[in-house]
Amino acid sequence: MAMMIAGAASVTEQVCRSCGGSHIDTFLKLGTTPLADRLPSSIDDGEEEPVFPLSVAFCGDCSLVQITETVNPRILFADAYPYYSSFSQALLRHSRDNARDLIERRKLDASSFVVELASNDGYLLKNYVEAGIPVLGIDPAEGPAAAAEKIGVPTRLAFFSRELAEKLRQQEMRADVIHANNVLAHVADTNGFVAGIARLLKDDGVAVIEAPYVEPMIDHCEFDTIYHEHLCYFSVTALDKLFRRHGLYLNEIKHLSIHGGSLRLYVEMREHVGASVTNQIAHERARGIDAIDYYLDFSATVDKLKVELSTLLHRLKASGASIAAYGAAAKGATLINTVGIGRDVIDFVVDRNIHKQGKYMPGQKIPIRPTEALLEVQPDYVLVLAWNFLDEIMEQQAEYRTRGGKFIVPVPNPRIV
Ligand code: DWN
Ligand code: ZN
Repeated sequence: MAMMIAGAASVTEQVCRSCGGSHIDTFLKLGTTPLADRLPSSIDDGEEEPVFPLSVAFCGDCSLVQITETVNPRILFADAYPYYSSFSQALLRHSRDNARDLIERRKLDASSFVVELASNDGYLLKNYVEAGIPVLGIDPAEGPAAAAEKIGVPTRLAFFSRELAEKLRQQEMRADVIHANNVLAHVADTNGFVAGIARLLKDDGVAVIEAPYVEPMIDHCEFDTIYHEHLCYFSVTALDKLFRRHGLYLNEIKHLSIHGGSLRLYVEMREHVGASVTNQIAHERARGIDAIDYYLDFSATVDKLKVELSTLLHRLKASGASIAAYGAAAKGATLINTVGIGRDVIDFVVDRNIHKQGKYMPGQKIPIRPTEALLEVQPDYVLVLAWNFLDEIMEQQAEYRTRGGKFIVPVPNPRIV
């Protein structure tokens, strides 16, 4: 990891974030884009939005897929970070089931200790609190951390690191379970983060980590999940090498449909690697996911999708249709800013997250409104930027559809449903 000069907004990596190797081949360039979760508060505040290069590369030594620019984590996650996990019922159900499964599997009780890295608004740890199991959340984002404390989830306002793990260990804190959902791909110091997990975990503890999987990202052209918060796009091959470097073992994986296709990783101090891992690594070798060739067509596939979507939207606009969008999602920011979808096409974006309402999408500055606006305005079409929650959104917006409204789903191929 390149040194982040104090006060620098970003650095361009010269070597691999995981293995430090210098065989880094860029296979996708998305230009420069604004920060996906930095929502302007007004259209004409005259403030220039910072933009950063967004390019994706493959490491020839450890096969890690990664972006080449590291934006200062303070800029990305501390200041006014607007993401609150609890605005998705599907995510809450998913998290509750995960917690209950682990309480069962690890026989957790009042003598146990569960830590979550990037615990956000307490969406997951609250399930352990309800079961009388001691927890600690760690999250650098003030708003979500305060929301967690409010519902009785003790949360430390901090970035997790090797140093913080040492401090907690000195305070006799070691975890039976460490959760880390949608954060391993987000950290500027990937090795320091994993080393910290190794220091904080009990010898017989388990780290249960969720992260998007690179295979569905490439196969389903989920290029909009590429933005500056997502530094790494993991394969099991790359993850296995990363954990072993810190005396940890990826012993089991589960495939999840959430967020366009994710992995749940079970990581321990003792090595007993199961078939779910060895089979997946063999699968990746067979498909060439551990080699650059697998990625070389991705740029052309992305360009094709961008043209198809832009053509569809402009054809509908030309026919006099009105179009809004659903989900002021970070992935939505990548989509609208790399395809060039502005206020001339999308009248407004709706989102249930009250911390996003009244603000604007990065770059294109499309206004964000409450979801009620869909029935108030009844636009002809709604582009689903949060396509990873399509089923939940379709169900929720049944009335809008009954009145004739139609949804446009952009990924893996633009279609009207
Ligand atoms: O990795 C990350 C993933 C886990 O979440 C973070 N870096 C940031 C964030 O990415 P995202 O913003 O693309 O994620 P979501 O969860 O797909 O965002 C969905 C958006 O849609 C949120 O703003 C909430 C909103 N929403 C809504 O308004 N009504 C979501 C659902 C399910 C709904 O019913
Ligand atoms: Zn590498």
